[in-house]
Amino acid sequence: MKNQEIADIFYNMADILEILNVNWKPQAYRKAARSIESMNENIETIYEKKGLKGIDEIPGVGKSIAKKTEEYLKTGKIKEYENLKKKIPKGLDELMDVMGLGPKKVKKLFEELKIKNIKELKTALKKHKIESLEGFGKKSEENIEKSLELIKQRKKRLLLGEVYPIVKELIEYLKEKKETKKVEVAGSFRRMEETIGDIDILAVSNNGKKTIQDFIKFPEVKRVLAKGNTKGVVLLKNNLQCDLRVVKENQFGSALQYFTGNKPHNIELRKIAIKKGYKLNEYGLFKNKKRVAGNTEKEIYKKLGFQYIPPEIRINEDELKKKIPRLIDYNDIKGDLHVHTRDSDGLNTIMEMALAAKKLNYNYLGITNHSKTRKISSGLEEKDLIKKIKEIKNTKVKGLKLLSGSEVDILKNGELDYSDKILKKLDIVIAAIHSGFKTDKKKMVDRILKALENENVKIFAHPFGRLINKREPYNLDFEKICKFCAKNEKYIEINAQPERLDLDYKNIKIALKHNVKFIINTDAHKKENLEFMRFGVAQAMKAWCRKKDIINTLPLKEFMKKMK
Ligand code: DGT
Ligand code: CA
Ligand code: CA
Repeated sequence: MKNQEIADIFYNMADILEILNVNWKPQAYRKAARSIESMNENIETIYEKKGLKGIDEIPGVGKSIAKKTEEYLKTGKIKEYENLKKKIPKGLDELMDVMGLGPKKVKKLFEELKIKNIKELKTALKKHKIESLEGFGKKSEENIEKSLELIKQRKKRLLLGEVYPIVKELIEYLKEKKETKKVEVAGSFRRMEETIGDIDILAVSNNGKKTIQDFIKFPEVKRVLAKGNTKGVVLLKNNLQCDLRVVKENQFGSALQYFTGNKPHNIELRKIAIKKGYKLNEYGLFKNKKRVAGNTEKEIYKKLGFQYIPPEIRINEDELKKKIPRLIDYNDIKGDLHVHTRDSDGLNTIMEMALAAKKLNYNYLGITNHSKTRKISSGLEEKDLIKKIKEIKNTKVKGLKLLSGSEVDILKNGELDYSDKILKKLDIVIAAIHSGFKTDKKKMVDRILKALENENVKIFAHPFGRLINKREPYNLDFEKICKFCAKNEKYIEINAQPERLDLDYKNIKIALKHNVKFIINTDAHKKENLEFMRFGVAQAMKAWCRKKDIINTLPLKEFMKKMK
């Protein structure tokens, strides 16, 4: 549907016309934009059925704007808009992105101070040239500065795992307040994306003003950017922006659906709603002005003909097109098989890790420290590994089976870092690449396959070696590896460390096509890290993995068969 595209163009035209001192027209464009944006019907359908006359009949749309709409529908362009864009300096549109700078103020800055872009705006701020302008002042200088800093920070995204503990804390903090009736995180956090741009929180409250006040007093808040009766915006100490919106109880479901996104999913769902004669927005699902759903997300999806769609998979891939099977769930995981202790580069003892695993209701835990070549990670010499196997056997925690293992380096020539004689003694052998990342594609795949051919090796760890925002994945003929693993009953790890998430969901999808089975591991280096499991499960969900695709959902006995 092109309604929004067209509305956006008319909004932009209004802004430009205003900057160019044209009277009346800006208001007319905005009125038309609002009308087109909020209507239920698809503007293309109207045009197909009734032609130009149909568009002319849209409230707020006059003859001349109707013609331009027709031009856009026919050619994908509006000539006048292209010409208008040329009449203003290039950076002005980015200036309108600065909070508190609408077209009027941008125009003023341009006319009086010749400011055309953010760079020139910064220079003017430094010289305090703006506060003396009519309609500005000291306060607006401060606001502009705040907004500029935000724009800078907006470009920085934090890892889901970095944000997770703070958000959990904030939610607990708000839940404890007695005026709070409901509170939930939305946005990319709820979808469990790899990185988070900002945090979006929704609440229902008996006293919105009080809730916002509590919110801005949360100890992790660095600065308050805005506060009102229903909305608060803060910058957290980790430099992430966090918004809290207080909504009406019967709109909670629709607001949660809207602010969970992602945006393409929402756009697609809205289109479907329109096709079925509804209108969907953050206030509810409507049929002819009558609200028919909105209290819960579930009833919205149901009315539109869908089962409940978990937030993790709302990414506009297949979730609105195909029937969704029962996906892997956070509670399905029975054990973690890639865990370090202080015997190599971890922080905790075997017993401490075991007790932490027991707390998570796991049935088994694999202790897999580094192998001898990994000197910087204190990899174990053979004789030390043998001692550890004994210690692991002797560590008893009721209901939890400890497995002895190793994360063995794949050396540059594809050989493994321990002899077969040693590997045979282990329950779990994970092969991993920690060096020679620059090996070319062909050699890399040979090197990996040579290692995986070893009958003792069952798991291939963090296949791409990527570190999010730090190290690119290495060049890999992944499909070849997938084929090999599927055929030879080797399992590919979904490493759940927040900075790895390796495989990511896109590669999990590729591997699934080849019938690969996976194991989700945390690669924990201290006991708290065992909680990373959820980040790996979320990636698996996004790829539509089912329980049977993930082998560490199996009961101990069956799992052990896979390791033989
Ligand atoms: P982020 O913050 O970059 O990590 O990603 P999100 O998905 O949290 O994005 P954000 O915070 O800009 O917006 C939160 C949700 O609000 C987004 O996922 C969907 C919804 N949303 C935002 N803008 C629009 C929009 O223009 N149209 C629709 N339909 N939904 C929107
Ligand atoms: Ca967000
Ligand atoms: Ca947001």
